[in-house]
Amino acid sequence: MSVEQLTKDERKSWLDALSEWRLCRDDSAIERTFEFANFSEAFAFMTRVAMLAERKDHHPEWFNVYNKVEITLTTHDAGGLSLRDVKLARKIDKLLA
Ligand code: HBI
Repeated sequence: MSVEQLTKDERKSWLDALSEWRLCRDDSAIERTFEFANFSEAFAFMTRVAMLAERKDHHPEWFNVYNKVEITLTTHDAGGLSLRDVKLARKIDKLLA
């Protein structure tokens, strides 16, 4: 299924809304680092994100060490940042609410 990359203007307006996320990889991805009380809390968060990713068929690139989780979102099928990435980022942020 073809997925379109966000335009430069769309990237900017979405990133204004996703203030905790940063553009990276030459604006082809967004990243955010999360810090929890301990590994158990971090892994519980990762489990919830994993379920979200499966439900949306859109999966993060991520790194975890102890209580830190670094998440990078990009759309491989689009070769860059797409609406799927920003929508998943918003849902991930809502897990913290
Ligand atoms: N996750 N981040 C990301 N990017 C994709 O292109 C992607 C995915 N998860 C599943 C998926 N694509 C499938 O639709 C197939 O395209 C592999």
